[in-house]
Amino acid sequence: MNSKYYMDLEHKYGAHNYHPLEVVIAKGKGVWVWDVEGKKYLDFLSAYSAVNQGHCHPKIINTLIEQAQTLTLTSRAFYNNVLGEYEKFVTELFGYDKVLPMNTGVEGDETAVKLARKWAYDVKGIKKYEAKIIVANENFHGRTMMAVSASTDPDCFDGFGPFVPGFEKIPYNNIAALEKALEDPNVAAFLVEPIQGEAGVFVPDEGYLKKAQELCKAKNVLLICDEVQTGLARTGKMLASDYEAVKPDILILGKALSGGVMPVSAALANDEVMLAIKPGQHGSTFGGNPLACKVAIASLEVLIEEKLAENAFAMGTYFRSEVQKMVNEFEHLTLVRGKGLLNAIVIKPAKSGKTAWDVCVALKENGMLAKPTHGDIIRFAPPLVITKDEIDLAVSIIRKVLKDFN
Ligand code: IF1
Repeated sequence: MNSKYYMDLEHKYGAHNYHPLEVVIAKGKGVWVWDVEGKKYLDFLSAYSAVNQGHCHPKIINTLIEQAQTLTLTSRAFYNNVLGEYEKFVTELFGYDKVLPMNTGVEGDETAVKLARKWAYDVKGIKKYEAKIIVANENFHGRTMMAVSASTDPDCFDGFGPFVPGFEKIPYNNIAALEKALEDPNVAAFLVEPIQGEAGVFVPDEGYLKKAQELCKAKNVLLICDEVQTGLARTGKMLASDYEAVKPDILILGKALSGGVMPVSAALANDEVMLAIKPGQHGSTFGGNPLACKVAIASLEVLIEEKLAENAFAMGTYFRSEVQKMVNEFEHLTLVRGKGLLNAIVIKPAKSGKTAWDVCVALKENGMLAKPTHGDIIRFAPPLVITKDEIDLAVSIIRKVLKDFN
C-alpha cells in the first residue's frame, strides 16, 4: 500500500475538514517521522506542539503500556488510585490549590470559561446572566461553539451561528483597549494566549501580560491564560507566562500534557475559583482517567528530567539567529519571529504565484515537515528534544528551498 492509497481512503471516507500536506506518516521517533514508503522527515510541527517530548518517548510509552494493562477508565462515579497522585503532582508543580482534568485543549478552555462565569455569579456577585469574558482578536481557543463564538476568524465562525453570547473582543497586545473593556463591571475574566499561536506566532510586547494582570487584579477580574500551545516548555520556559512572572488565576494546559499520546488537558486554579463548581456541575467521562493521569505525570517528568525548557530556549535562540541570516539574504523571506521553539516565518509570494504552501511542499520533498497558516506564514515548532545538529540540518533544508523559491 502506497501513500496514494491512504490519502484516497481518507479523502473518500473522511469529512473534508482538513487540507493536509501530501505525506502519509507511518512511524515516529524523537524529532523524526517516516512515511509509508520509508522516507524520513524532520518533524517541524510536532502535532501542533503536542509532541514536545518527541515522538513515542520510551518513558511515556512504557508508562502507557503498563497502566493500560492494569486499569484505563473508571469514570468519576468512583475514585481511582491514580487521579489523586496526579492531582497532587500537577498542582504542586504549577503552584495551584486544585486541578480540573479534561481531555482536549478546547475542553480546558470551556472549563475555564464555565469556572469564571460561576465564580462571577457566586463569588464576585455579578447579576445572572450578565457576566462577560474579554478575549483578544485573532485568538484561537479551539473548535467548540464557545471557542467559535469567541473567535474573530471567519474560517472559524462563519456559518456556525447562532453564537454563545458574553464575549467581548478587543485588539491583542493593546493595554489601552483592555483598560477600557475592564471599565464594564460585568467582566468576569480576560482569556488570553501569552503568544498567539494560530494568529501566526504573534509575540506581544514585553510587559503586556504583566500589565494585563495588574489591570485585571485591580478590577477583581480573573486572568485566564490559555497555555495549551505555549505551555509545557515550548517557548523556552515551563510556561510562557513565566517570562513575565505572571501566575494566571486560571491556567489551561493541553497538548503536550500527554506527550502527544492521548488527549489530556487541565484547568488549574486556586480554591476561591475552583470550588465555585460543585459536584454534578461539570465533568467528562474520560477526564481524570487513570491512563491519562499516569501518562501526564510521565510527560511532565520528561520535560523536567530532560531540561526541555532549557533546550527549547537555547535551540530556539540559535534557530532564529540562523534564519535571521536568511531573512537578510532572500527577498521572499520577510521575517522570523517567536520564542523558544515556537517560531514562524513570513513568505512573500513569488511572481510565479508560488506561496508558503509551495515552500512547505518543497520542504517536505527535502525531508522536513511544516505547515503554512494564513497563506503566508509557516510555523516551525519541532519536538523540544531536537539537537544542534538537527537544527543545522533543518536550516540547510530551509536555505536550499528558499534559494530555489521564485
Ligand atoms: C486543529 C492552530 C496550533 C490552541 C490553543 C486551545 C486549542 C488550541 C491556544 C484547542 C489548538 C490547534 C488545533 C489544531 C490546529 C491548532 C493550532 F493552527 F490552530 F493554531 F496548535 F497551532 N488553545 N490548536 O492552539 O486544543 O481542542 O485542539 O486539543 O487542527 O484545529 P484542542
